Amino acid sequence: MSSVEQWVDGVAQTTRPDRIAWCDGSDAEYERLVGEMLESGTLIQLNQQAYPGCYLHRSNPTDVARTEHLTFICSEREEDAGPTNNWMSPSEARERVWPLFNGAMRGRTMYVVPYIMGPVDSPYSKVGVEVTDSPYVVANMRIMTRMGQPAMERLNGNEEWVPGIHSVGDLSPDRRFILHFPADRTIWSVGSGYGGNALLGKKCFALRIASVMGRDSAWMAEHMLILELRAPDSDPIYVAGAFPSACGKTNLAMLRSPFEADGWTVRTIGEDICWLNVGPDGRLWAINPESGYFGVAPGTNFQTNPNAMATVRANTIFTNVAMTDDRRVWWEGIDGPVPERLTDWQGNPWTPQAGAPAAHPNSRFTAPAAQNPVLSSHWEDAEGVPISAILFGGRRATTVPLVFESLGWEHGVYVGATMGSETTAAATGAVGVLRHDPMAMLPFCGYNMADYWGHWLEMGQRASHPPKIFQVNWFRRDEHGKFVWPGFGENMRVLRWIYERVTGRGTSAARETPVGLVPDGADIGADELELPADRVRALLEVDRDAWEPEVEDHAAFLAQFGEQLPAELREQHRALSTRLGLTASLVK
Ligand code: GTP
Ligand code: SPV
Ligand code: MN
Repeated sequence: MSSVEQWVDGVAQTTRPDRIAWCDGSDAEYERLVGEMLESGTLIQLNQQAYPGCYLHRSNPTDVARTEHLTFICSEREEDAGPTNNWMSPSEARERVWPLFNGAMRGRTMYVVPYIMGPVDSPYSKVGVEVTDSPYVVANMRIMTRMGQPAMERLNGNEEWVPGIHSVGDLSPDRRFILHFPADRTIWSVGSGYGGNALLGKKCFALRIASVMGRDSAWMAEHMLILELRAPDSDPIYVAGAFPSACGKTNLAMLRSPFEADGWTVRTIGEDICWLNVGPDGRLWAINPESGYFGVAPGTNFQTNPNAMATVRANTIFTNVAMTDDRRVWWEGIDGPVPERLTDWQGNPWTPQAGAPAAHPNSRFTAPAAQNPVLSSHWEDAEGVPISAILFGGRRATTVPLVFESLGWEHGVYVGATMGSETTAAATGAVGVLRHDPMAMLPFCGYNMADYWGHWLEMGQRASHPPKIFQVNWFRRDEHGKFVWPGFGENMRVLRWIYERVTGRGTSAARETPVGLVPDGADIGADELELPADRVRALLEVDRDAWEPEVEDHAAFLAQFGEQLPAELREQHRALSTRLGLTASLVK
């Protein structure tokens, strides 16, 4: 017996499924699964003329987003999980959580899902095996990963692989746990069937476990989009961008440029996760470990993201969106007038008077990357693509300008480490609350965040040509609560400035401020966009009165890491305070 077979056998002895099905990833298997799910009501057929091969899934209403308070890092020592992670000792996990798997799959099929994260032939790809009792998870994994046969072939070659055990259990939030064991690179997930809780290749493996693997083997696993940025008559550059959940990665990665005709365009490599390795040329090379998009539906329309609208027109699984009488999908912010009647995300009749959204705010589409009309021809390159710029972006109503360039790698790491963002519906809990979300990895870093920053600093040393680091903020609001910047396609203007900063081409200016280098109004198209002077000021100003409490807040956040905090970040805090004319409040 192979090691996978032995492990599957062992899991089945605990979970007691009626049947075990090994998934090969074929079309026939997918069609069979879909047929079974249509029969059981797990999937609802959408209008096949308008949406061929598309289905709707309604999840349990208590299971609609990642549950961060039920997500744990199970290292032997609590300090290895660090102050920003929930921690559970492996022995407590065995006593408290393992029993939930006991007989959990009785009456169900246990699917064995072998999958590859990364292009099939990439030296940077990694293999995982998820066992799950959810056919919905299998169908999503088939879109999101290279699943089945190609993964089996790599497993036969005795490659190291990451085991993940998933059961929907009884879907009760009281018996829901998402556990990660960094030492043995293992994942247990029980009690949820949703997205990042249940598709174990995604956040559990490709970020939490992979971040630990990367620390140990000199690479990085990041919550980043990857895009190809083309300028007229020259080679493209590649940009990676870390934005917290539901803060604009998918939209930026699929951006439709207003300057398409002039040769300024964006092509997608990835839209959620990025693995970075140091190439022989000393640059950081990025692969997208995924093969599909698990994207936010609300707000997506032909204006904001026409390429996403084209991507989801076929072979897509929609989760928790609303449905029209003629079985088309609907969500808040989609094109056209609001229909008089809909079926809401829970299957109930809905009218515009309902007083609640028809689609869940975290409703999603799962679509194959291959259907993206602006997919880069390099998206599956085995060596990845070389990254010239890294963006850190959050949702900040105030203080943080539209864009600034950091003063170098160490300052850039400080900018990422201290970034904040308002919470969104992608995780359960209050929405719109400002919190620290370092590198957009707060919910996804598999070890102590201070050591993770140390790893970033070290990677900057290893790479002789590290990318330039920028901070962006599309979400600045005016006194009426409206967004000051048009965003979406117009973000191309910011990318163009970044291109010129990175390549040294063009005529763009950069003004020095205490926080970093900021463009002129002209460089972000203030005239063409007819932005009034006070709006341009709001977008590009660095207000010392606003930054003083901001920098004090950095200090309070960093202080909780104590002695673990890298000295370089202390020094960056001191230097920033000095540039702002303040006394550094982060002592030692
Ligand atoms: P995850 O999949 O959760 O990691 O999210 P993401 O980072 O890929 O975010 P996504 O691109 O799906 O955007 C989330 C929400 O932000 C959507 O409702 C978008 O319409 C909205 N959004 C994205 N880009 C912009 C922008 O430039 N301006 C504004 N105002 N909203 C944006
Ligand atoms: C996120 O929350 O960052 C997502 C969606 O990309 S999930 O797969 O549910 O994590
Ligand atoms: Mn994400």
